[in-house]
Amino acid sequence: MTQLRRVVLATHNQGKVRELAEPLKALGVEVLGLGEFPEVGDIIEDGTTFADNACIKAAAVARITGLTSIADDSGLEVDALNGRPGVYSARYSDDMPLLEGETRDACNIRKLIAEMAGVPDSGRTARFVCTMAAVRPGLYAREQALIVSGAWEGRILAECRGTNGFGYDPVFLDEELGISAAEMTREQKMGRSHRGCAVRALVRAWPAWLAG
Ligand code: ITT
Repeated sequence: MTQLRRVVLATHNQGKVRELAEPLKALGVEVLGLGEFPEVGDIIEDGTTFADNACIKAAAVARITGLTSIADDSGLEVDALNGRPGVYSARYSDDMPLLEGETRDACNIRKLIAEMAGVPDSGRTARFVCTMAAVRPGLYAREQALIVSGAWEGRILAECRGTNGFGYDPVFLDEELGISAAEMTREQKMGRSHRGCAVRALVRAWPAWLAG
């Protein structure tokens, strides 16, 4: 059991780290970031589903560190784009050169706004989805992982609103609150988001999974 007290959060995305650090405290374990494991390089995410990629990331980090690992694979599904960018959300604009000083997140948003130009309000529906997987060292079969998911319905804005969060947050409108994900506090976003929903499911299922 000793090794289960330290858990590695398998992500290089600092936006995810900021959102997950606090809720994962409820697991009663010490959550470590990948910064403490420089030997973990880039992991090739070649799965075709969020669950595949979450398991690939968590298993790779569990193998290298010898510790239980939790990974998140997430993305944005836009109905007018037949579900794109989906599992390719982080790499959506890899076919476009960055403008001077532009981040990859900003370039992704620029491409999305351009692709959605002219789509009427009624056709701008979208959802963020998140699958989280926890994997213990040595137990790499898919059915031995703990896998949970969450989704968040919204609408794609024609221009950016707000500066909080990361990724596509400035163009994702929560219709109930009438504000974008980037106009929310971290607590507000976690209360409604795909990642908040998934992490709460993970925390609920964790004790039985560890005991199993
Ligand atoms: P890791 O694989 O290291 O975790 P990543 O950013 O590559 O980091 P993913 O492959 O899961 O992670 O890609 C998720 C992308 O989906 C992310 O880069 C954002 O572009 C988008 N995304 C996911 N959750 C989001 C959120 O809460 N707000 C805004 N964009 C989000």
